[in-house]
Amino acid sequence: MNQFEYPHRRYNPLTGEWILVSPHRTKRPWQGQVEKTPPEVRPAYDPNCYLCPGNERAGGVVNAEYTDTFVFTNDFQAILPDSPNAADRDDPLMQFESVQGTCRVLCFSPRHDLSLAEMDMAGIGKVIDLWANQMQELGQQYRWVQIFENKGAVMGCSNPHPHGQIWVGDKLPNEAYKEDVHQKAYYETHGRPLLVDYAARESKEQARVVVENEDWIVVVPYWAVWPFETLVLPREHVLHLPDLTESQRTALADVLKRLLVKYDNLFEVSFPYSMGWHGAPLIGGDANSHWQLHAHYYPPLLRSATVKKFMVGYEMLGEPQRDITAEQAAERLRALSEVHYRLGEE
Ligand code: H2U
Ligand code: ZN
Repeated sequence: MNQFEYPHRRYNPLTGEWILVSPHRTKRPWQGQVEKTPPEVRPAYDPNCYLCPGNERAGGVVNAEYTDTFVFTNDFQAILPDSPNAADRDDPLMQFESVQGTCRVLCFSPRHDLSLAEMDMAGIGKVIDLWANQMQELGQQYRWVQIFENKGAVMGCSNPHPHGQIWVGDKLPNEAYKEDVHQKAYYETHGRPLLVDYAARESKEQARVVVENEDWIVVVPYWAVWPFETLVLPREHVLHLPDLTESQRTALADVLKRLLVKYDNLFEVSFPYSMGWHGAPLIGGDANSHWQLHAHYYPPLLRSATVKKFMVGYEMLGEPQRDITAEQAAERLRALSEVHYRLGEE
């Protein structure tokens, strides 16, 4: 008997949450179309784009004539540096605390028509350096630096120009808090960082590996919720992005490029996702050894370029559920070419 062929639950040791896996449901009939979307053609420069070099943004500031990456303070920050420092309120029903921070927008390339999947290794390397430098700068002052990328209209991304964001604050947001608590508990029990042990285990088992090289391993995690969710892990113990060596950065560009090309090739569409980096807060020093740097990729697509997974019903009220197993998803991603599908179209 293969217990993975029947409904079961899997535990996410990073967050302490369970997920429901229903593999038998992949056999149910599917009547939906699996049509290809027409290829999207974008110009290298769009005079109406608020992220292209030299263009004016909302509010009137003009972007630099940048040639690789470009950072600016978000014109509509969700967290402000100068909010009043009001006293915490411990009211058991209506707690309150103030928060201070800042938000930035990161342009990955001056080219309006590219995405990370279609950028070259040097270009991806510049983005990795930018992430690390921003973390280094902002992490001195703020407890949590959330670097992320929201890609594709289905993810609510407002602009196809390749870009990411950073939201920074002096409080740990929920996801960071859960991961902090669970990594700490594992470290106290086992004496090793949870995700260092996990990377070694996945490397040995291979069933959930999508791409890997000497420094990095990318897996569909055992506890994945989103159909093609992945976790990007260093093999060594690394606390935060600025600690990555030159060779670890080059190796990271390699696994990201291969992962993102596979993602685009899956449904032959520029693959939407939300991704982001989690690592130890810079503030706190040795007390953060339980942390391991990692990136999460959360893509919403399920069966085709247009069929997305909805997190509704049981998932909102009970717990998240998936049909195809993490092992099946990894196998599909592994089988895909590492040459971008658009290169064949020209
Ligand atoms: P998305 O990554 O979800 O598309 O969001 C883009 C961000 O860019 C969004 O947070 C900011 C928005 O506030 N923005 C500016 O800072 N200036 C502009 O001129 C438009 C958008
Ligand atoms: Zn643009």
